[in-house]
Amino acid sequence: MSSPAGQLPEARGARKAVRIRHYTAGRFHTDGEPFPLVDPVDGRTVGQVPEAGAATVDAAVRAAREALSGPWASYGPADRSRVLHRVADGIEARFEEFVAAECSDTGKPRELAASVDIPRGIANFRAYADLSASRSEQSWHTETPDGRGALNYTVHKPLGVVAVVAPWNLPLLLLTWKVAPALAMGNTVVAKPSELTPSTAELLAEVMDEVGLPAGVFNLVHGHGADAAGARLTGHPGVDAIAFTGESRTGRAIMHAAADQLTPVSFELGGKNAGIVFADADLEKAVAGTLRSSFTNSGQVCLCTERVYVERPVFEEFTAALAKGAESVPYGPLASAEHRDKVAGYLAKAAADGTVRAGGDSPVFGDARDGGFWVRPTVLTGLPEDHPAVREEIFGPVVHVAPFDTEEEAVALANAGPYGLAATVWTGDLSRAHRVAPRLDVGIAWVNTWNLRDLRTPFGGVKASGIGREGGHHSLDFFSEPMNVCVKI
Ligand code: NAD
Ligand code: 6OD
Repeated sequence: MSSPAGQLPEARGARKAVRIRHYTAGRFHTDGEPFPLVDPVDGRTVGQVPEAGAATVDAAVRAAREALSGPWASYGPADRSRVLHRVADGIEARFEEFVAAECSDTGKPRELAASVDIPRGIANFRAYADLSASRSEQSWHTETPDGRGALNYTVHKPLGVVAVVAPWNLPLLLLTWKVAPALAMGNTVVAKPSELTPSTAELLAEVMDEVGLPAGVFNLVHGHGADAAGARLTGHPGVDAIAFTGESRTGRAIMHAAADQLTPVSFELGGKNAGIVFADADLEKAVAGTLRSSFTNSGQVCLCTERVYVERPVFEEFTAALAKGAESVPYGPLASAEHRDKVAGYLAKAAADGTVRAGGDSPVFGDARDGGFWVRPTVLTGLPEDHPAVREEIFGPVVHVAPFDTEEEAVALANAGPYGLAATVWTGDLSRAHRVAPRLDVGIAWVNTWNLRDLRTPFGGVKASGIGREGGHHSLDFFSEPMNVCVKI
């Protein structure tokens, strides 16, 4: 029996009435039509979220524009670094509140929010605080390409008003992953979290307020995406850059809107990530690693493995162990009823056309969780490569396993399809690892591990998985405009 780890709200501690507010020009308010906020563990409404109308989005963008020439303009890199560290301190001081809010919005197990989501929110601020400060010290160097009497130097200017639009799967982690470097480079921000998961963003706005960030530097608006707050924000003429994480389809819509103003975009989009398991791999580690890479956060991580290709001699042994492991892996509910229905649709098609080796349905608890959005960790085999469950992003606890015979075939299978975010390679042969990894059409290839992150490394996808790179200097580059000053001596 698998272990559903999303506890009943009562077991997580008292469920507080959730209060979600916009934060614009340093003021909290709830302008706009409210819509319900639902706990995915049991499907109950726990609060109301105000939908930002055109006037609220406009006020937020105007506040962000005005703040660019306010006190924020006199903050140097070291001042910004100090304030970002204070934001990190502020999250740390309210750690348990952040964990509870993330669990209530997403239904994820407490252990996950407390070990990944919230610590990474803190780490994002600390990493960019340190990196931007050290970069500003290094950038005293000059470039004098002609060597004949001209002094050239580079000034890194903020882009201006940055719109940050984030998804629901890792709400604080992915919002701060963009907000921190944007602020570190001196921009102002209007952030919009997912309509499903606004609570940690609300707490973040409180922290920004508490640490005394000048009014208008960080603004928060809530609401839906298409034809709503998200589209109003990304299509707003006062926005100078858009940093977006979400579905590839949404990225296309945002890019259309951005085209009118030639607004620069940084996109982290969907994935259909492959794992390759060679017969020379440590099979126990490959199974444990794949259980983690396929089922962490109930498969709702853009980096999750949804297709595994296993060298034929160990295919059956690997698949049996994976299916057995899936029966006991801890899991939480999916984000919404709509998402659960989408995943269930793929499972119905897969069950009709292939073999379900584990899971494949929703658990029955006999308690309030039966009102939630649960799907058991699922292992599939026997589907053709062009099957929707093998080709399309499911973004749930579902993995398909298929055999391969040659290294060449494994690379071709992994590279097929429209996405190119991440891949994992499991092998005991170091030469093979170095040979195969660079041939994969992805932004990130992990060898004998998964989701091992150093925040300075380039992060992003190729093909339909994204545009641009985040992480370390890549983010600082996106969120700034390098300007050349040339002085004739
Ligand atoms: P989504 O695209 O539906 O929504 C993401 C955000 O965009 C939300 O805040 C939403 O309100 C907003 N939005 C939706 N339509 C919009 C529009 N037309 N204009 C402006 N804003 C709009 O994505 P989701 O369902 O919240 O998240 C899951 C998806 O995100 C998956 O595809 C997953 O792979 C992807 N994702 C990618 C990464 C990455 O780093 N590559 C990370 C996390 C999630
Ligand atoms: O680890 C990160 O920096 C990152 N951006 C993770 C994204 C996960 C997607 O769901």
